[in-house]
Amino acid sequence: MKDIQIKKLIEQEKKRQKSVVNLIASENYVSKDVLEALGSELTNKYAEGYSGKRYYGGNEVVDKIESLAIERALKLFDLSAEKWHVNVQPLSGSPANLAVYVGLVPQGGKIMGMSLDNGGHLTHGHKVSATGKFWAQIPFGVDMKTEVIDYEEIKKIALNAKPDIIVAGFTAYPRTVDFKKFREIADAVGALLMVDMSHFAGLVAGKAYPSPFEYADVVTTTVHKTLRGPRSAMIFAKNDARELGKKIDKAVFPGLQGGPHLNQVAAVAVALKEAAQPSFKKYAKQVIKNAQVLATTLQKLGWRIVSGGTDSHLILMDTWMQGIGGISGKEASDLLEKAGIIVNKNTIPGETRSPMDPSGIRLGTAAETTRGKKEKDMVKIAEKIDKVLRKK
Ligand code: DSN
Repeated sequence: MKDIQIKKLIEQEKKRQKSVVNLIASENYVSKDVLEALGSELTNKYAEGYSGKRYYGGNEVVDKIESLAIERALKLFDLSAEKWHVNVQPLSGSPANLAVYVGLVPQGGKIMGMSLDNGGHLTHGHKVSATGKFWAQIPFGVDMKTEVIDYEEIKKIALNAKPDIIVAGFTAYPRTVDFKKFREIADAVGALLMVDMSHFAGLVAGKAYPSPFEYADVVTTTVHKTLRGPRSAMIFAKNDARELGKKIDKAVFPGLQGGPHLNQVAAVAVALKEAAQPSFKKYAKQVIKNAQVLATTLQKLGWRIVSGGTDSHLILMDTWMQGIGGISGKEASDLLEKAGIIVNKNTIPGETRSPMDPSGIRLGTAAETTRGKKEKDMVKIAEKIDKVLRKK
């Protein structure tokens, strides 16, 4: 690279990534092949539209790439092209979720989603997101005692508010989700059921976490978290008379985006093939085992883990512990970063502090498991976290 400034900065970031313990639950390390696809000449090509229906010439190669990505997405999640439609063009998770609402929820309609402080995402209808400005959020949370989803309570809220769409999915909820129950609730109120599986897509692909496809109308996902692909997203829609896929395609392009980033689409295809290998199943199981060992070791060391543990790649740790000898999420995250452990501060259910300095931190094991870390390493990481946070 001739641009020495950027070259140096990339080298610095590479060094930083190598030198830290990365517990950011939404990050991972992609393969060289994914990087190669991202850095390829495909970035030069404009291809507004979809395979076979483009507004530019010269698409014979990129049409094949987009079709292959779609084929691999279906195969990875055991779906058929007859029953499911896939859009691989969303640039990332937020635009993917927005496209679903633009395509399927009437203007001013109601999105029922998990509130941010209980583990949901901004694009599940939070007021600071476009999804909460153009539609109304009907929030639901977790049971404050158990800190897990209370389906009866969600049903009550849904019956009362009559949402147009219910979003099951999260960014900071450590447990499995009962998608069948969500389906029943959606049916009871005539709502669409969307599952945002961004965080656990890789665990579903690795058969280590329940699959939402039997129950959802629409599934959105990023590709770069547990699925270990490039920054990107996909939308799956059930094929039936409602033509959900067609409406979503129109919302993605021309509704919200211009030309797809074909280098990114190619990198998605590469990652999907990698995730279909038998070794990925082992990886997904190890991610969860590692998270469980990390959680139980922290508990043994006296820390409170939200909901008492985890069924996934992520852990929500209550560092504040109502101020009893604990420290705030921001201080915890800053101290850990100084010690080479990267986490993010996070609100916990029933948050009493501010989002900028909340009561907890979120830990995830997808990235470190990619680097080959096992249970014994998790014990050491937990002990180091404990030492740093107790300022020993
Ligand atoms: N930033 C992602 C996460 O960390 O969960 C969600 O957008």
